[in-house]
Amino acid sequence: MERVYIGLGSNLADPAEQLRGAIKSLGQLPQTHLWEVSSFYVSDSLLPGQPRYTNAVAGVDTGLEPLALLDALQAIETGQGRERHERWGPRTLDLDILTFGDRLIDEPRLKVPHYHMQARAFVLYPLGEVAPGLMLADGRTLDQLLAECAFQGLERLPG
Ligand code: J1B
Repeated sequence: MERVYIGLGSNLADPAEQLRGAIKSLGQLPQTHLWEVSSFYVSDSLLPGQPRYTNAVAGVDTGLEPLALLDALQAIETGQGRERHERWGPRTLDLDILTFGDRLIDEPRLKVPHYHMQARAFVLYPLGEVAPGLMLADGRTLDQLLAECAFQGLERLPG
């Protein structure tokens, strides 16, 4: 089993409900145990003119290989109506593999640690809730990334 952190994001069709649906699906993945989910956080889109996003991070232990997990996550996205045609358009559900045990993965379909996780408050702050003290496979620590990352107007939802 490997410990994997997954970033969740949505800015369409009741985002919090989209995240709850995705969390339920994560809990039903084969060979996978969902053991923690962060609070939900709301923030402006990095791209102007889009609705605000709701984001969270989930921690799972999985026996799936990385590409098998990616396939499963993409199936969850598609099942929840993710429209893939507009690359940076608003989205009902994004699922990103942030880290996968201590593996460094550089394949066409999968880069881990996630190439955009640094400097994104909506990834780093929820990750800090579920994985305090995390060390990335490339030697960086979550604490270092957090120290360099402003809160960026992130709003933590109650409950
Ligand atoms: C492709 N990929 O990326 S979508 C996929 N590495 O087909 C994969 N580690 O093959 C490939 N995990 C490569 N996919 O949330 C990975 N995501 C990997 C997953 N503002 C991988 N406030 C393309 N909050 C894939 N989000 C990668 N503004 C990119 C979705 C899944 C995230 C857009 C706030 C947000 C976005 C923007 C508009 C920048 C945001 C937020 C896309 N997030």
